[in-house]
Amino acid sequence: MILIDGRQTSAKIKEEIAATVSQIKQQNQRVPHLAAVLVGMDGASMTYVGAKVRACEFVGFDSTLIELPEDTSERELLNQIKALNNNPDIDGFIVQLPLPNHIDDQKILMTIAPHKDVDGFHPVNVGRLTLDLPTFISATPYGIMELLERYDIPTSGKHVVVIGRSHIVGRPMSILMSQKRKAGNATVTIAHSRTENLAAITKQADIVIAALGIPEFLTAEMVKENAVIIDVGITRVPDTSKKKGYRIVGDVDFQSVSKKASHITPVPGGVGPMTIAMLLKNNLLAYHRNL
Ligand code: L34
Repeated sequence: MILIDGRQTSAKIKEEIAATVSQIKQQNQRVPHLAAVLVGMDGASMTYVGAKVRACEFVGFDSTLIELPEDTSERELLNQIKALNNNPDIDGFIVQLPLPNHIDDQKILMTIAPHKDVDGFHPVNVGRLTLDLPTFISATPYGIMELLERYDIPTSGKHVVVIGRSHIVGRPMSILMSQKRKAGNATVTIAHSRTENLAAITKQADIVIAALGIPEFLTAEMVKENAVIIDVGITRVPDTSKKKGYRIVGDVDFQSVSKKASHITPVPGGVGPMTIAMLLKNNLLAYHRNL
């Protein structure tokens, strides 16, 4: 069994980006600048956004973190976004999800200027992805593609089963892997909460991408020998034996599944750190105004 090390791979990608930034500095050009908007105090969101800011520092990007209170109105948030759209110093920005219930996510995401939408969530960018046009590929699917490529995992002609149809992971993942591209050309099945006989389907998969958000959902009985397992889940489960009071659990029962898998991503240390590295990559793309 080969452990797919997202921490190490993301570190390598960040080194590559840092090298580009030092060239930019040597030419006395301004460095790329990423902004993040965080509404409220959700613990996981604070961790992820904090990691994004630190990653910017590591590669030499400028970063701006805009922290807004939980009771921020939709209008106030829309005004912040418009200001970021119009600020020429900011190359790209994200609005960390989930947002409080009184704010309409879709309305917010549609207000972000597509050329600054480094999360790739705007309908224009999702459309471009679907049509295989240059775009910002959402960081989590982008990170998974990068792991498959860098670990030389064959995908062409293989059966990929994606579990989960979210706009952020499952849906774009299923589109990307069916496309004519590196880490593509796969035969893709997208399974979800209404799928019947799921285990019979996952058992046929050469690659399983578990992105449904149920801790330890995928068990050894559900996968075939030597399958490649990508675990996108990241749930905080209360655990009094831990200092933080919780542990992080993926959608895969790592203990049993890792015995059968040819390759598997751990949680933590798998897909999560890749999400951060690929966000930086997208922001570099925005900086170069390649889109
Ligand atoms: N707008 N919202 C927007 N863009 C995103 O790309 C995200 N996502 C998801 C949640 N909301 C978002 C993230 O940033 C999930 N996500 C994310 C990012 C990083 C990590 C996990 C999820 C990560 O670094 N995970 C570490 C463990 C971190 C911990 O200690 O909790 C890992 O090793 O998996």
